[in-house]
Amino acid sequence: MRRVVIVNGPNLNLLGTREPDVYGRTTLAEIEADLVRLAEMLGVQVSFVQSNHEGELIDAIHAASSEADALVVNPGAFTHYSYALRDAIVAAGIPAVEVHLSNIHAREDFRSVSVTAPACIGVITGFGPRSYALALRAAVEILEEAER
Ligand code: CA2
Repeated sequence: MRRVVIVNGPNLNLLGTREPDVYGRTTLAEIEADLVRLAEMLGVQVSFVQSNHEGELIDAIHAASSEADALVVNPGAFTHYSYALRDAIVAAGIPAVEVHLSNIHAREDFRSVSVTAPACIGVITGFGPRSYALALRAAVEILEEAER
């Protein structure tokens, strides 16, 4: 069975508890539970990593390179400046889909730059919790296409 690792960066553990106007009321645990259900429907296995620490995220992405077939990554604010995370995604050598809850192009100027996006197949941004479901579907379609 295909395996997809879903990686969430700094502060995303706070989802649903603060700043509901920006990030909504859905918790990360609820998003993950929905993704487990979607993964069952799509016939893939999902696992989850969330860390507030850049190095831990990098280690998780390195591990995914041998343990998984694709990545879905919300790098949080690291999106905007972590060349280390970008290098880790490239080094992983598996397809990655970048995901954001908010539309990073409709907020402060600094958020519209993603240094990690060039390491990914594409970016899904602005659909709230649904962004993750769209990203998982995209990752699975990419894997299916590659096998045809
Ligand atoms: O929209 C996204 O998914 C972001 O990756 C979220 C990051 C932000 O820095 C990016 O620019 C866009 C921040 C996640 C912070 O999440 C919080 C959730 C609740 C309360 C406070 C922060």
